[in-house]
Amino acid sequence: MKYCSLDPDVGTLYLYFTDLTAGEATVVMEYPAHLLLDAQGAIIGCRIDLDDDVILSQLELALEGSHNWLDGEHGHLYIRIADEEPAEVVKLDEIAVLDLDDDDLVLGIELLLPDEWRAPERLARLTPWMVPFDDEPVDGEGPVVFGPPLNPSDETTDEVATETAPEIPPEQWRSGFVALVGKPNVGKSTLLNALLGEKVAIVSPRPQTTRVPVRGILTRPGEQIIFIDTPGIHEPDHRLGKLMVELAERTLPNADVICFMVDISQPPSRLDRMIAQQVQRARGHKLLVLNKVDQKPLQPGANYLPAYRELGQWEMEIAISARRRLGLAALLSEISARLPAGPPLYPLDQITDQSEQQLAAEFVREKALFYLQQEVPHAIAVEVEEWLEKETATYIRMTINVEKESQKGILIGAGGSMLKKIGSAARASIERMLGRTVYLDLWVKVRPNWRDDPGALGWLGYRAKNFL
Ligand SMILES: Nc1nc2c(ncn2[C@@H]2O[C@H](COP(=O)(O)OP(=O)(O)OP(=O)(O)O)[C@@H](O)[C@H]2O)c(=O)[nH]1
Ligand SMILES: [Mg+2]
Repeated sequence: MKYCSLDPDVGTLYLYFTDLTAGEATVVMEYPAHLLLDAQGAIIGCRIDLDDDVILSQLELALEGSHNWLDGEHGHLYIRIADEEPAEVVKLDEIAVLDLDDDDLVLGIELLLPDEWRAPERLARLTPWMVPFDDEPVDGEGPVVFGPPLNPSDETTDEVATETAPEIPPEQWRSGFVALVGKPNVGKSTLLNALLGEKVAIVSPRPQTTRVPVRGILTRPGEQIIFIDTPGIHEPDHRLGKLMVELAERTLPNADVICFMVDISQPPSRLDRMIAQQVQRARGHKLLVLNKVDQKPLQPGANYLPAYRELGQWEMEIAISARRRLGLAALLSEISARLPAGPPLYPLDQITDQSEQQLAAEFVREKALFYLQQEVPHAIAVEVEEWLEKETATYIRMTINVEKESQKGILIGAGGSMLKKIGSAARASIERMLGRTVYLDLWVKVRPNWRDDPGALGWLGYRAKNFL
């Protein structure tokens, strides 16, 4: 931590990792936070409970402080003023805000302190780092508070806003379907989100995260690319898995371009070979997309490219890192060059085929995939039961279905702690999507064996005809 400051009016404690000038922080992310206290109850740091949306490289500045560290296993980021075990860790009711710059680097953290934590004795240990709070900074005068995220529309002057792009007649447009296919966990959904610059598909470190195809629509002047993120093709062991694989395979015949995605940090597996063969039989343009170039190869010094290349005939091979957004412009231009002529198929401002309700339910599943272990997260299906738009907030009630009583216990956790953790992380994501306050009410129900029960699958929305 480089500096901190306290806004005395609202009680926000700002922890900065860098010198800032106003407006540098353009994006925010929200996570549950805890205060770290010494034996006298003074604040000596905080713990932020991150999820998979944040990656190590984004924490470069945060981890520069020699006392700061990341507990990777639990996703806990510790910001501390000394190498000192806290005597107590207390949870803050309010979610912490991470301020990020244009490159998604975390610049600082905002904690909303309740009254009792603003007392001088609570802040005593932070004094050496404290700088005065000032929301009208003078250039070059050290750290200032983070501005609210820049709203792109605020930036546009009236002149630019009224200037519309020259209309392109529909017959001059190009449009088409681009399937992202591959085995589970290679980064298909991460790529979709990165290409769109919006989160429309959930991502997790566990395989078989995506269950049904998700469309992401990228419209640029004169072209519309409809990406289809598919479930990872695998050997299914229940009806849901079979449906996932079937839905993924059905995207192949209709795709104009197929991105066969692999993880270049590992050698090809049997599944890669099998999927490559399926892809070869399809009519679309075939691109070999080698993801995770940022990751070291499994065997030091190994180069798995020749082995992937041999899996089929590829018009082009492109190495990327979806996570670090490397190589995406090259990939897009290769795709774009292969789009057939055709009018836009979706409204020009639409970015996905999913509703806000579907995405909100997916965010809950994503947090469950992140926090829960082994089979439990895969046994989860989330249903939206109620969605009420009230004047100042949206009230959402969801049911999380699991397959067994034991899973219900794990999901709820001791004293409801796990469900709370999932709920507050999901609420933050939903609030970010909706741009308004959300009340999220989660219930848990046991629906025995739903992944193998055709009736339950249909009822939960997992039926083939919904996606054809
Ligand atoms: N190091 C690294 N990790 C990545 C990259 N792209 C994705 N990942 C990680 O790989 C894991 C799986 O990513 P997903 O996007 O969920 O993978 P997927 O192919 O959609 O997986 P399924 O939906 O299960 O088929 C996550 O932990 C991602 O953060 C990358 O470029 N580099
Ligand atoms: Mg996926």
